[in-house]
Amino acid sequence: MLNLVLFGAPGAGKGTQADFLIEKLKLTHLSTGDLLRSEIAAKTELGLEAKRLIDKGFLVPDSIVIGMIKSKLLENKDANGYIFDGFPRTVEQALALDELLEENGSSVSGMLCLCVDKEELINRILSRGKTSGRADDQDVSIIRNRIKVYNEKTDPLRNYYSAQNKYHKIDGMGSVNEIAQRLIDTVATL
Ligand code: B4P
Repeated sequence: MLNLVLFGAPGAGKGTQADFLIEKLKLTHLSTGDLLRSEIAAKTELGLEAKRLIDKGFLVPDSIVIGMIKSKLLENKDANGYIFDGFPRTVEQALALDELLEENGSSVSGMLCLCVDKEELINRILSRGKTSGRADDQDVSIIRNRIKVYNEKTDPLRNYYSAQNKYHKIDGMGSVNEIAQRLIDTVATL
């Protein structure tokens, strides 16, 4: 079973490349960002709490996102494998993912980290903000906060996966197709 963690700073291209990888590899896509945005759109209690945090560039509590991933794994038990997009984002989430996969006799096959320059991240997000309608995409100070939170809470996961020999650094600069090819070349080595 192929289980990929697609990793990177906000705007690094996770969602963009996940769309390509699910098509190419026939994996099930689990994006915590998308799951949270559908809760927000449905105006659920969870969605309202998540929106308050997301709009300011903060992470949603671990218990919420871990619960969402757990129920999606149960719903998609027959999948060939999964692409975890934007999850895990903290060490606690990474530990929970390992446990959840282990319960199914499975594990993370590799963590693919898209590396992109900070100014490019900001430009990509601002450009998406012109059409996405996302409050967290439109304000430079919120985007900078997202990157700060990433550096503090999420970036340490590179060490977590390195220690398991599962960390793969991918150059995330260039065209979408060039980056997709780098990802496919790396997945072929797993
Ligand atoms: P996400 O939905 O994961 O948001 P993201 O990091 O902005 O998305 P992504 O990285 O996928 O965007 P992409 O680069 O593809 O999370 C949103 C928020 O939800 C988080 O800030 C957090 O508050 C919360 N959240 C989500 N998961 C959580 C978790 N596990 N724990 C706690 N909180 C969580 O796209 C960016 C733009 O770049 C697009 O417009 C795209 O078209 C463009 N782009 C992509 N590749 C490009 C390229 N090569 N060249 C030029 N442009 C490119």
